[in-house]
Amino acid sequence: MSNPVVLIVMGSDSDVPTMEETAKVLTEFGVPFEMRISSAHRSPERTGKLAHEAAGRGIQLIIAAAGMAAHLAGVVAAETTLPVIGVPMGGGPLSGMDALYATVQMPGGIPVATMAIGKAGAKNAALFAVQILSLTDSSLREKFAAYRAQMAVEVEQKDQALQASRRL
Ligand code: RP5
Repeated sequence: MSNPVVLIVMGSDSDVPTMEETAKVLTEFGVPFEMRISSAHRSPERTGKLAHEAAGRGIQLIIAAAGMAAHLAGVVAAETTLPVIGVPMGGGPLSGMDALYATVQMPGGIPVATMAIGKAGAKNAALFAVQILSLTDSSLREKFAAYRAQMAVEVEQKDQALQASRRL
């Protein structure tokens, strides 16, 4: 695989199953990425270093996923000037609402582009990353347009299948 341009960082290995959605979409689009586990709370120095050194290794944007008191995306954003996309993890006693608020409610000055809670957010993080990278990559832009067109076709096919089943 060529050098990663997207860094996916997660607070725990318990986030990996959800973030496989991100990996799946980036793979589909041929975007090289790496997945790392590093916690804002349990390994703060390592997390800071990972974020701080990312741009120097050719990373163009960072996707940060964490649950509960989810400081990871904000901490990562504070340590880099790269765009940071945050994915709040579901689960826990508050079903991801804690992570959503912690990720989205960044004070003015350090933005985190926050996606939906859980798998939908993980998928959209990859698509949003593709959209950002498409600004300077026309072949990726064409793939993204084809992806959107295919989605529309699938909706129509599902509707046709529904209509056919209701005529039986
Ligand atoms: C966060 O705490 C992680 O991102 C994870 O979503 C959550 C729970 O972590 P584990 O206790 O499963 O390691 O830091």
